[in-house]
Amino acid sequence: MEIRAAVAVAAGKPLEIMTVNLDGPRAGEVLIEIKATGICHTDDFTLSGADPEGLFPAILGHEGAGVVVEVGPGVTSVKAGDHVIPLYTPECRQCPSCLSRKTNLCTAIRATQGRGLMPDGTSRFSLRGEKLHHYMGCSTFANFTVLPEIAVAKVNPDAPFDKICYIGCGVTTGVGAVLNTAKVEVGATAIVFGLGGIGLNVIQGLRLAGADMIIGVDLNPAKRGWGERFGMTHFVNPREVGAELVPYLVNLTKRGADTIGGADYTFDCTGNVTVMRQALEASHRGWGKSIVIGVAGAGQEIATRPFQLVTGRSWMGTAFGGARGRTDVPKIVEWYLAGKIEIDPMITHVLPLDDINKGFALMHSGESIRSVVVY
Ligand code: NAD
Ligand code: 022
Ligand code: ZN
Repeated sequence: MEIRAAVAVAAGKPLEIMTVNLDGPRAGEVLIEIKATGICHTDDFTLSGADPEGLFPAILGHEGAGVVVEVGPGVTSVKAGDHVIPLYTPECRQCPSCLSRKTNLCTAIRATQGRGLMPDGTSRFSLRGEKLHHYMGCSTFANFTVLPEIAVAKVNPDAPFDKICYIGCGVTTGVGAVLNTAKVEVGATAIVFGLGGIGLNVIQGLRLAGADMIIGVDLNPAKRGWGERFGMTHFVNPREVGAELVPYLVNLTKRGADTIGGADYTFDCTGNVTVMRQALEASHRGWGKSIVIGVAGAGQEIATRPFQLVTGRSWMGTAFGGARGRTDVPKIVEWYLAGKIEIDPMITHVLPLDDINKGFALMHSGESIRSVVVY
């Protein structure tokens, strides 16, 4: 069938909106009509050419929501008409990783997904006979896409597509990092570095978990208001604190009889390796947990003195907030519908597909928290 897509033709070039061909679903696959998609940093990282694993030409996008149109042979968990969110981290419930109960990083289709292909090693997208690559197993910058059954979460049909698409990456990553990875408890202290589309969701996750002190750290003073909007209790601009940021934060988190200081939990939501070190070292001696969420550029390395770990701090990382997509994403949609988490105010810009490149520009300028394309 003919579909409309924003095609990444080559590294460093704007997306080109065009009509491309999409083949129907094969065994174990589903055809989805995408109704809305967010624009996220990883799409930009790949499009820029900085991602060494980036493949071209490709249909990018990994933060979508839509409706099942048709299912291939053997598909049992969804049917035509179901509302779904695509999952860049699938959940097969059968691979050693899924069965381990220790990780959300399903390995069932990992190799082909990384090569921009469906699990059978082929692509469903083509342009004038030439293959187009899939992207992160999702390719949501198209009004129709084909996904493996294990890479779709069936969600409540009452939820609006133009909001819940954000649950496909940013919301789940931020809220999940707090609940699944850090396992924050009521009364905890926390520091969030970077108050963008991820950090603000960490803040609302901390509010949901009942944290007492939620410190936001950002170079951009305009983020103070944004953080407060979602539950931040203190704001720190590193430019106003200077070289002494870590001691400043450690002092700020001293409570009661504690003379040591440091937060129970810290989160890097910048992707900057210097910030990752600050986050670890601002966590509490003896028990502090620091969670790396930001994705650093290719070849970057993190450093600290081993003493920081020997004295009881833990350095952890998280992908997709540790969420098992088919199990956890429908729950997050319910939390949104019940008013437990907010999404609407974070979606600062809504664009038609023809203007998708404007969404990338808004991300570069720091003007947007999230831009969403509606089809
Ligand atoms: P964003 O650009 O919207 O926000 C980043 C924020 O960090 C900005 O407000 C910026 O002012 C601030 N910042 C930059 N340098 C800083 C510094 N030195 N100190 C303090 N603040 C600083 O980005 P985002 O959409 O929130 O994404 C954040 C990161 O999370 C990205 O690296 C993204 O790739 C990553 N991410 C990871 C996952 C995962 O599963 N691990 C999922 C989604 C996104
Ligand atoms: C999403 N991300 C950043 C912004 N939006 C993001 C990027 C990468 C990962 C998670 C979120 C990630 C962490 C660990 C992995 N990935 C490896 C998972 C594995 O090897 O099992 C990751 C993922 C997908 C892809 C590449 C890397 C891909 O499909 N190309 C989850
Ligand atoms: Zn993303």
